[in-house]
Amino acid sequence: MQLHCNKILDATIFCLFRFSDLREKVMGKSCKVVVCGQSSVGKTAVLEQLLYANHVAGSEPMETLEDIYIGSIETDRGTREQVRFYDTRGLRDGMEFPRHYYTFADGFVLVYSIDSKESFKRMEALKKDIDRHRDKKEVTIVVLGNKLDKQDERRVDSNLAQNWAKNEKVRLWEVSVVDRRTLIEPFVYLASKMTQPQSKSTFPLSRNKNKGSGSTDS
Ligand SMILES: Nc1nc2c(ncn2[C@@H]2O[C@H](COP(=O)(O)OP(=O)(O)OP(=O)(O)O)[C@@H](O)[C@H]2O)c(=O)[nH]1
Ligand SMILES: [Mg+2]
Repeated sequence: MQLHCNKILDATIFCLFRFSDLREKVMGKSCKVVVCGQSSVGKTAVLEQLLYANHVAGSEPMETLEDIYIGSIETDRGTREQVRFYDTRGLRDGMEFPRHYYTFADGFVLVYSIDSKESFKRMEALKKDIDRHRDKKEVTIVVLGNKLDKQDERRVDSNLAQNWAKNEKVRLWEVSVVDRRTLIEPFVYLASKMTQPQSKSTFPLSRNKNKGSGSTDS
């Protein structure tokens, strides 16, 4: 599997948004994924490691304002999908997540760090807010418990986290930027789920029954 990307610098976001809109018309749509969570949990590191394979864990942290990454991900169906990742500003005490992200995203990557209970709580709150604001829109959510290499400093129990995810009907992976392989499965799942063809079964079949027609594709 290969992942490619172009990073768009903060300073040129506006201009490239417009370019992206134009390109969407010419080259088809790309999914929009918002990456969010508490500050310093490793959101940027995860994206950089996934898309460039060049992040050294423990390197000087750089607080993100907003960055956009465009990745191309091969799905489990073998198709290649373009995904736009919005790397957001890390949440700190008393800070609310900007609401506009909730309405425009097709998917979310919620990140916490396994060495911080507080970051898990923050991630739980984000999940609740997404459910509250998404307004019946179908969104795909994946949760990453990052910094798995810091087992000695673990504060979030793995089973507890998985049980929470099961109740919430979301997929959760514990990952580490130190081991890039751990990042692949969640992102392939995300891209595959977001772009999976709509099921045609329920509505057209019942309609066909009434009409007595064998074909649903017209
Ligand atoms: N040991 C370890 N360190 C990590 C891992 N992921 C990120 N880090 C480190 O954690 C620090 C913060 O990482 P960032 O990627 O800047 O975190 P962030 O969530 O983007 O931070 P903000 O943009 O400020 O919200 C950096 O020093 C990273 O190198 C990991 O899996 N393991
Ligand atoms: Mg960041």
